[in-house]
Amino acid sequence: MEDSLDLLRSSLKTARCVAFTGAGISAESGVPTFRGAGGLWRNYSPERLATAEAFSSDPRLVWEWYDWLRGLIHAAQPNPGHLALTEMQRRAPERFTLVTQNMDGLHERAGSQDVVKLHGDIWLLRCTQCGREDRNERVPMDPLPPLCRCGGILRPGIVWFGEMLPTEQWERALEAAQKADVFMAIGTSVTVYPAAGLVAVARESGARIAVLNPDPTPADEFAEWVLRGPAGQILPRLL
Ligand code: BV8
Ligand code: ZN
Repeated sequence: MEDSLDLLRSSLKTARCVAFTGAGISAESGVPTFRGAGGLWRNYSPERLATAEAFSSDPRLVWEWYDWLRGLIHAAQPNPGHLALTEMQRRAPERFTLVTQNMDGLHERAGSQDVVKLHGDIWLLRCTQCGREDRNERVPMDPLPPLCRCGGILRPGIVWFGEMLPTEQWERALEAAQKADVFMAIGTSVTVYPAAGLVAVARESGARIAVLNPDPTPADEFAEWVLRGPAGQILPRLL
């Protein structure tokens, strides 16, 4: 792995780079991934809980799960993988874009700026009646489900299955993928669309693909670099 790490490291010194992250980058912070062993959704099927239908039929059950998750994320710390991406951005802010599928906010807590958040933010609550959106970092929350001052039920400000991604964030991610010289897929199973499609967009626009993941992914076959290992160990070695 050493020589491909060296090659990627030297490319990153001049390349326009997109770091595209998934739940795997937060695994070493103790936030379980969605599909890996011991995955977050082992007890819950994603379709069962992370959908607008599940929420409207049983908001309290869905909120009990997210309140548990918020507690877990609140106790988590950014890990060396998050911090390495913050350092990469600090060194070359004009040619570095961080696009994340994660809603845990650990990139921002690590100091990353202007993070493109494709699937929303678990610390944002949005009213299902009046649409008002506020940050809320209380753990645990009481009562569940939380209510807006207008009386409406508040939902997590995240993108559920079957829901559109925020347009402005999607546009930013698309543009960055189209302009990238190097596109790194970090800690993602590259299975949730349309976000996962950014790898193909980057490749078709001429970017060289790097995959950082302990396990195989569908992006491996297009990758010039496949770095098999935990992001928290690999990313600091790219600095
Ligand atoms: C939409 C918030 C429609 C909720 C999330 C069939 C084919 C193609 C698409 C579909 C299909 N059927 C349905 C769809 C659409 C669906 C989809 O893609 N489903 C998948 C499951 C097939 N997509 C949607 O519904 C999207 N919306 O399509 O709208 C539409 C279209 C037009 C008009 C109106 C509507 C919305 C998708 C967003 C869903 N919300 N999260 C919540 O989480 O509660 S997605 C969820 O998965 C998380 O955001 C997560 O980030 C994301 C992707 O997963 P990963 O981040 O990759 O995490 P995962 O666990 O999968 O992988 C972790 C990886 O890390 C693994 O590879 C592991 O090996 C690795 N790893 C482990 N440890 C480490 C590590 N890597 C590095 N270091 C380590 N230490
Ligand atoms: Zn309201």
